[in-house]
Amino acid sequence: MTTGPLALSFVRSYVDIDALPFVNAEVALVGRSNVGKSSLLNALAQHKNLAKTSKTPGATRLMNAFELAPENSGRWVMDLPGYGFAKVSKAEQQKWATMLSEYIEERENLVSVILLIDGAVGPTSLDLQTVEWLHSLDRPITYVATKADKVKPSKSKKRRTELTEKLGVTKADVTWLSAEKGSGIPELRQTIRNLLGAS
Ligand SMILES: Nc1nc2c(ncn2[C@@H]2O[C@H](COP(=O)(O)OP(=O)(O)OP(=O)(O)O)[C@@H](O)[C@H]2O)c(=O)[nH]1
Ligand SMILES: [Mg+2]
Repeated sequence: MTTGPLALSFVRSYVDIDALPFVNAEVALVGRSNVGKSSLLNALAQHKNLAKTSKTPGATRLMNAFELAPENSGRWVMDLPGYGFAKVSKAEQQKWATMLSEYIEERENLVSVILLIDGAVGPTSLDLQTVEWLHSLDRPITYVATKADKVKPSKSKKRRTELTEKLGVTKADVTWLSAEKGSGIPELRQTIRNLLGAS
């Protein structure tokens, strides 16, 4: 297993799906605002400030593209704006929702959506709607439960069972991780390398 950091570097930010070039393979981090997408990208790369993170939801406002090092070039990881953040204007929310749905519906080289669910909160109804929508589009999903460090060890087993039951998957389908503590990160790096066909 190759568990070392993903050698990712920032390509650029996009607002318009039509501006995205065709690449060999791509995965995208998708999930509720504040679930930990940008923190996860930084943990995968073992780089503190590659993607902007914030305590306040709405940190990521554009589609940010990151590419693996030259020997694996043409393989991208996308950090996307989150959904379900009520504290931005309706117009702004609508703009992000349109951006996200166009991206998911149209991006040809998207091999899997990495769907992040807050492990301490469990899937929200919006998360479950997203799962349904991804299924309806036949988009493969890689399930990740974030912020595992916030779940008390005594509650961990129950939480894991609840989360998989609500998602309608098995325990083996979900990678539990903590971007803060580093648990689960090596496993997800390997999964992403496999999905992208990278060494
Ligand atoms: N305890 C804990 N906190 C985390 C973890 N991952 C992220 N956070 C915190 O959660 C908050 C949101 O993290 P981000 O990575 O910015 O979340 P995001 O999903 O990119 O949010 P948007 O860009 O708004 O969609 C920050 O305060 C992070 O420090 C984790 O594994 N454990
Ligand atoms: Mg973000």
